[in-house]
Amino acid sequence: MSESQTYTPPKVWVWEKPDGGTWGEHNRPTAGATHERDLPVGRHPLQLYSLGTPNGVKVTILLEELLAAGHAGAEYDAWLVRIFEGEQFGSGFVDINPNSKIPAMVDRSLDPPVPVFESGAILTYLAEKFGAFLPTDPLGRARCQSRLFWQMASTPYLGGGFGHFYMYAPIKIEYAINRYTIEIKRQLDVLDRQLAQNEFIAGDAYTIADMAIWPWYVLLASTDMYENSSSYFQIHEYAHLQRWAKQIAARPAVKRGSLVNRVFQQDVPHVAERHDASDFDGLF
Ligand SMILES: N[C@@H](CCC(=O)N[C@@H](CS)C(=O)NCC(=O)O)C(=O)O
Repeated sequence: MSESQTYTPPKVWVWEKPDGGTWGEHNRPTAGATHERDLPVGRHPLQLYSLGTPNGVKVTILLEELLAAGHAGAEYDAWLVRIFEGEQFGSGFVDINPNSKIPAMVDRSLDPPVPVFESGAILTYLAEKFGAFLPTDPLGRARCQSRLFWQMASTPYLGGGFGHFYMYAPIKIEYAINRYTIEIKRQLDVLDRQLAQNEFIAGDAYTIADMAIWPWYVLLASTDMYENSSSYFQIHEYAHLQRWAKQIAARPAVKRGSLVNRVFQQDVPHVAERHDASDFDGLF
């Protein structure tokens, strides 16, 4: 019997030491800032503090889509937050996101400036501000928001659940990996069935629900986000999901947005910080 099967939790849990695993040294059981650090502020109305993970690029994809659609007020500075170095615990970042996770944004076109955190809240805020990519009729809006909230609630099982136990945990626990594998296969089937009936995630229109879901599931589908994961999940079997993923990937704004703050894959062309449209010059 493995050690994990014989472990009995104590009556009162006490934090003793980092629990191991990749990035374990940043985990602590309290919130709040660990150090003083002001956030930089650029010249554009929208200031984004982020990293090019799926949660980060869903916002830069929307910003690039808004700019492509002619919304000049969506000009933005995308500053890098190096979460692997603990920058999400700096005082300036904690002031705008007390949950210390990227992405977070400040809309400085308003007085007082409006801070927003949680990627789904940022997508909704921007879609409402510019009247784009979020249907306004009750049925269309409900469909879009249902799928958006589904993504926010479901992908922690993919990243924090499956990805953690499959790839990053210091020990491989068959029970945990199987539990999350079943859930991720189920989620892939939810998406595939929806996309068999609809061109886009929420129906006939391309919305923020597509932008939220695409970065997570296309990474799993088209690359090995977690070692061998596309083969492990037999991703090719989800034909409708694949069709949609390629369709979204072909959009120029999606190509641009996907490269912003993507510093953790040094071999992939990227824009470490985006402050101007010309930052993409020469990349495509
Ligand atoms: N529900 C949040 C999740 C954000 C999130 O988990 N961000 C990760 C990167 S993808 C992060 O900042 N992690 C740093 C940490 O946990 O300390 C959202 O969608 O905005």
